Amino acid sequence: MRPLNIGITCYPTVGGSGVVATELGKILAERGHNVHFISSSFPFRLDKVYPNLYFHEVEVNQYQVFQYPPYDLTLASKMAEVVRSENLDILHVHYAVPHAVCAKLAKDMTGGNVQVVTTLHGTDITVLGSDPTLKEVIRYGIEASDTVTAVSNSLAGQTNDLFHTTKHIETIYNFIDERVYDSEMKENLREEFGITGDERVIVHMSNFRPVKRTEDVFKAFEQVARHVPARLLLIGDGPERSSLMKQVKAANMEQEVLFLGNQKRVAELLQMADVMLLLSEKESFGLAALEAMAAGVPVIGTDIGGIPEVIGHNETGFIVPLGRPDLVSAHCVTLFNNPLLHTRFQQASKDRAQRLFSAAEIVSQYEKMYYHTLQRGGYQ
Ligand code: GMT
Repeated sequence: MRPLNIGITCYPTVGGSGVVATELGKILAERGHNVHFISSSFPFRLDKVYPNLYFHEVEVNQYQVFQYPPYDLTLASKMAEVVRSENLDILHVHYAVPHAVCAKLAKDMTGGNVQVVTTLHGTDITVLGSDPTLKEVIRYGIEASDTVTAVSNSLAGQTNDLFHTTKHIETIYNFIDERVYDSEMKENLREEFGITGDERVIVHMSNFRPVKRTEDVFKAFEQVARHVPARLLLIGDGPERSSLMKQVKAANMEQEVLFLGNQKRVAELLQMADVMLLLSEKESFGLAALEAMAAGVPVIGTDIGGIPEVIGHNETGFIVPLGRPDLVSAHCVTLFNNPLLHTRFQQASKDRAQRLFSAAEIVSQYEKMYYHTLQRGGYQ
């Protein structure tokens, strides 16, 4: 199979879709494809240099007449420029809004040869898909894409239902780069964070938006801390962080709760944890849960969206109904009081992450999908 010229567009800032797109681009470059990121700034997880990986910045025109600078048009225009200059085979966009429509526009502007692949990640469907001001344009973007993928079966199904579309949506799960998790844990990291030997560490990692239900995370933690000495590590930042800080202060638990903010080396931090909580009310996949499992951390998650496709209930963690922090804390205490079960879940978490969600396997699925897409379009 010949190496491909692939354009990738994503939100470059902290967030699951940007992380997945960036990790995918890195591994595609390692496999010999020419990868061109087309985005408003340098993707934050792009931390390595590759001779065949390039960045094309989308610079939005700030002309005074524009009350709303036209990011979408500038992106489409930049995509078209890169399609032509780099002879792109594929434009792969992550997150439907506005990327899918921009890619379709770029395709039309350049003679229609480039194939558009759209990967749906979550709130582009589950939140924005219910917004009447965007629904039609999202549906158009999906139907006009040559191939559409979703990060879980749950999201694929929800998309078909919500948009009443019969467009085939292929599930390609998110993945972890197993090499990152093979490295040794930094010794004494827990000590450096002031965590004592007998303390249990619960971690939550997200963008602290209301859908993540961080108040349930804290409620569950409070209940656990009544039974065992424990610390709560909070990784990430977002709109709910300040109200959570107030909650923590009101409960007089500032010593026990560590707000770490946005972090790059999450694999290292996760290795300090005994359990992760992901108690969202919307979650198409839950990349944070997979990252924890890869680090050998059992996850307790809600029975929402794609979470049950990631966590093996009673095997690598527990699935609980939404809004039941009491059950969550009971499961934590069960694990903490039962070292054999905890060790079994830790090993099973690593095994499941490796078996079902390894980069080696999932990136091959993406490659296969690209070649099929080109074949269907008559270009291979
Ligand atoms: O919707 C978000 O919270 C952000 C979004 C993103 O683009 O970063 O996350 C979604 O995509 C991730 C990567 O595929 C998934 O792991 C998350 O589950 C999904 N978030 C939601 O569905 C809430």
